[in-house]
Amino acid sequence: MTAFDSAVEAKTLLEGLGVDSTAGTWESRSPIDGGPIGRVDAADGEAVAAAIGRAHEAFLQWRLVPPPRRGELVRLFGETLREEKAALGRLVSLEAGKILQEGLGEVQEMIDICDFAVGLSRQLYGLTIATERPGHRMMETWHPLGVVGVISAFNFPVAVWAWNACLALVCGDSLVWKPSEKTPLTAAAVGALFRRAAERFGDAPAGLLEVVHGGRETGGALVDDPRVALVSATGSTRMGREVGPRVAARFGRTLLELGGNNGMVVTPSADLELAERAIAFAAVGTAGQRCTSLRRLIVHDDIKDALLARLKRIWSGIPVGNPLDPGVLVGPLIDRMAFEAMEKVLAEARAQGGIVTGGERLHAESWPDAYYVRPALVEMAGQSDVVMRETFAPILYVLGFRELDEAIALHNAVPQGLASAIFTTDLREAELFLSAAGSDCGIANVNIGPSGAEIGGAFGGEKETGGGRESGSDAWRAYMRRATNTINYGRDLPLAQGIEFSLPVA
Ligand code: UN1
Repeated sequence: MTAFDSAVEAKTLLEGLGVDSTAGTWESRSPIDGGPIGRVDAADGEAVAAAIGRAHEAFLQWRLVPPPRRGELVRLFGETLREEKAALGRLVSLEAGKILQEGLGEVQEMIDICDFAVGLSRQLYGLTIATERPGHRMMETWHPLGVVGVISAFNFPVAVWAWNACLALVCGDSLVWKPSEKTPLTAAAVGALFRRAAERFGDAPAGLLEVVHGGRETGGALVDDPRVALVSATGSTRMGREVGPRVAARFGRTLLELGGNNGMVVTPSADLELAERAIAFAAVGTAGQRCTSLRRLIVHDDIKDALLARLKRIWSGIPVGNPLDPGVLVGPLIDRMAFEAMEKVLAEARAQGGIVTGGERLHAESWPDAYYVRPALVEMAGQSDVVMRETFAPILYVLGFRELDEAIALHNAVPQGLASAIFTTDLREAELFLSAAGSDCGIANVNIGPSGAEIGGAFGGEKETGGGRESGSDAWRAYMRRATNTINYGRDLPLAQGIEFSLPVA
């Protein structure tokens, strides 16, 4: 391993991005070497309430700004991201541990959603609706919603926030962001870049973006505040189970992006060379810490042994190491807890009959405080309890099948419903997988893996994944409120449903 000091790297990057990370109550550590890389101030309940107050004041002004002008702020933000893509991408790698290519990709994803949102700022369409009454017109208008609370996860510390933020901003909302406590510095850097864009814009209200750092208490203060109209939360199903009912109790809105347990079906007609590359990227990319990571490979019995042999070869040679080094494809797990969870689950898998290849800790001598692992392949006889759960680590379970219906049933039998894929060159199999009788996920792909979605489509999933949709398509509607308007331009007052209601003549 080459010598590396995350603190030195962080200092240069953060100074360049305009972040003061030298003081504060909350410390961030790099998963690359486990060392401290900077500090931020944590917000207690009172500080969160004050931030929401400022964001609400900002909302009252921002909602009056014409949407294309709001789009101009997002355009300028996209420009600052383009200028700082290299630095921010590196900081993402440093703080989240993903390889540099993926860190840069994440910033590109922010830039892409900026572009999308700028276009959207002129397309916040409502319908005109046929009315049953003469001399009337009916339409719907979309209005800004209010303060949007964003709770984001460590694994996509900036892109998922940007999906929410860019849409919310053109929709006329303000934002309070509670980033993952494991990645506060990337959030602080994005806050600084947003301020840079706001200065260029000129008259953006202060408080349009508030960043509040901290753990559960900080998030909880955001969740329970009635001034937060929408809480968009990304994280575990356990977190969503808590956030959902608490926001619902005050009739707030939620947008939940929770656990995935994503599967891929490989049929005998599949292009296996394509499939193995897709499987590797989806299963070991981001060290298996994407909500879209491939976790279950469902392979036809006739090709299972051949495919497994190829995967074992790839898995044993995959370069695991410092994610900033060129050529490395798998960086560290986020922390010790993630490593312990992986070990525990592998032991459970063995106890449930699984045959495990890989999964051992690497580089412990060079970096005792960092947690690198060889990705694991686990052959399972059936979809036992451990396979039904999402483990945020590079573990790929491999299961067999004989009939496609059986594969689809296995695929859909888990409680999560985010992303899915089929590898086949048979049109009938592909279409069946995408049909009403096929994959029950929010994302279903053919001949590409379940991860790595682009921003143009709606992103999200069913069942325990939480049902939210973010990013492209018409996901913007979640960030606005709909008003139905009926206008009478006639001289009579005809009532709907033909109701007669004539007042007695006075
Ligand atoms: C996540 O892991 O929370 O589709 C988001 C993907 C990325 C986003 C993942 N574009 O894998």
